[in-house]
Amino acid sequence: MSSRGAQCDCEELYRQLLDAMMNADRARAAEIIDSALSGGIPPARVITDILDPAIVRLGAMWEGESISLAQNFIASKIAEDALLRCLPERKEPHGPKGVAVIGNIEDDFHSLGRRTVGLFLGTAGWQVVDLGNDVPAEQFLEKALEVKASVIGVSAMMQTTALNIKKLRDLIDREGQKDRIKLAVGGAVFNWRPELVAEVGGDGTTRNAVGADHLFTRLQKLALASGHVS
Ligand code: B12
Repeated sequence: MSSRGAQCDCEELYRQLLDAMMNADRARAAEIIDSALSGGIPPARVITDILDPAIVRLGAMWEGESISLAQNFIASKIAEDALLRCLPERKEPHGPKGVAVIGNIEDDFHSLGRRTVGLFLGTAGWQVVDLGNDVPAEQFLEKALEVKASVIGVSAMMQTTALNIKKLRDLIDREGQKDRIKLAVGGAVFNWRPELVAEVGGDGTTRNAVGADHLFTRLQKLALASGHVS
């Protein structure tokens, strides 16, 4: 056993999963994920080393037009199933670390990245309020105020939808909540174009879900330090 859990032939498992996803074989995909988990590979590693690479590879095949949008769509549904199978039991022995509101911004339906972020935050001890896809700015702010969250995490996968985050930035500022509520942004488009973080008014980002706990903790500290948190 390594410190990261059981030995993982992740490359081989990734290939098998990719094959199952391309062949729309939901049962086989579930079997591969379940056997990896029951073999002692930590859920976070199943996601980052087996599932994520398979999704990204499928995306590249779609972009290269060797698979259709329909095939990619079905494969994405299978990926969602697989992701849900990786959900570990939540442990919050001392109460939650904080409350985080997350969602995909208006017009964006790329749920996999957001769900992964929610999963990692939940595992790290955050109480996660997931608003789902296509969330308007007003709903984000309303919910954050209701549950007293000091961080909102917004996911956007496309250039066009990322720009909708500006509406949330403007709303937070207009309502005088700039110090009390911090805005984490993320999604593949921010990895390709890091300058977009500032352009949409984000307070911070991470390349992947592994860094989400650190980012949200840092932003929550900033909000608390402002002295405006109730
Ligand atoms: C899967 C996929 C889909 C699936 C989504 C299924 C689902 N339930 O999520 C389906 C088939 C539905 C889809 C639809 C579309 N898609 Co699409 N899709 C993808 C694809 C291949 C992979 C995205 C993904 O799931 N990645 C895996 C996850 C785990 O990674 P991730 O999303 O990057 O998330 C990680 C990090 O970014 C980060 N993160 C994510 N969110 C957040 C939030 C915070 C706060 C933080 C801190 C971090 C963070 O952590 C995550 C986990 O590690 C990408 C290509 C790509 N390479 O990204 C295109 C892509 C995003 N899609 C694209 C397009 C164009 C579309 C469609 C318009 C296609 C169409 N013609 O209909 C529609 C639009 C739907 C919509 N309005 O949202 C384009 C966008 C182009 C652009 N530059 O804007 C891309 C880039 C493909 C391309 N090159 O053309 N898509």
